[in-house]
Amino acid sequence: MERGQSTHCLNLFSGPKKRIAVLIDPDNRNFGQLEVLINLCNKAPIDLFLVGGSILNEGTIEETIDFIKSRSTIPVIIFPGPSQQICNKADAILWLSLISGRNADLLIGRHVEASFKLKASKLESIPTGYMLIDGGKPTTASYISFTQPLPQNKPMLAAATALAAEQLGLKLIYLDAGSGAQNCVPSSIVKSVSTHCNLPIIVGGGLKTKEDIERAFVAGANMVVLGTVLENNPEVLHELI
Ligand code: 1GP
Repeated sequence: MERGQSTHCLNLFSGPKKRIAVLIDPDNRNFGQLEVLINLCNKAPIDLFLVGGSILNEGTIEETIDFIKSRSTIPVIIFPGPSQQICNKADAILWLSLISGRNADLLIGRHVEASFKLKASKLESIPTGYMLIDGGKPTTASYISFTQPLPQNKPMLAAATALAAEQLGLKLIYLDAGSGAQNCVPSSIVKSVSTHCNLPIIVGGGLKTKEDIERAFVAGANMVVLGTVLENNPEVLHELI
């Protein structure tokens, strides 16, 4: 099988196992704190690192991935911002199509622009239906993407969106309330998506407590993503999982 078509990292999302990903923002230049977090993750049941952010001001994604790779064997997957960060130092990339919005650029436009670059990178790309869900306050992702998040009280609309993604051949659904969201994705949305759509589900945005994580898993999430809560204090990892 040609590289780029492999499904090695995609397997990280399937099956009955409940998994945990830690999101690292390359714009966070506190490498001392990042090292603490990586060391804690090495001793915890963390399945992967997601690396990426909506804006890249100072950092470079390569530098952050190098830093992680030199300290951990946990797989690293790029979670690209709108600039479609591509770096073949990672193990894979979530190739996001923003299916909750109607911004053609983020549904297909950027992908067309980056298609040959992605092919040349030989990265495993994981076609992902990315859905922003209202998290109670405006997020960087919705502001930057010029899209409205899906309302919290429309579980069937979320299910229909995810089902359409499955029918179009995408491989994953990422339900995101946005980084630092006030409210995480409600159980009713996760449950509705998992009932009507067979794709593995990632849930992230605003998960702050063990209970938030458990609720997401019980509702049908295959993987949860922890970002801000660990960026604020890496030591809480023990309490969360
Ligand atoms: C954001 O889902 C991620 O895109 C993680 O969110 O930073 O709120 O954990 P938090």
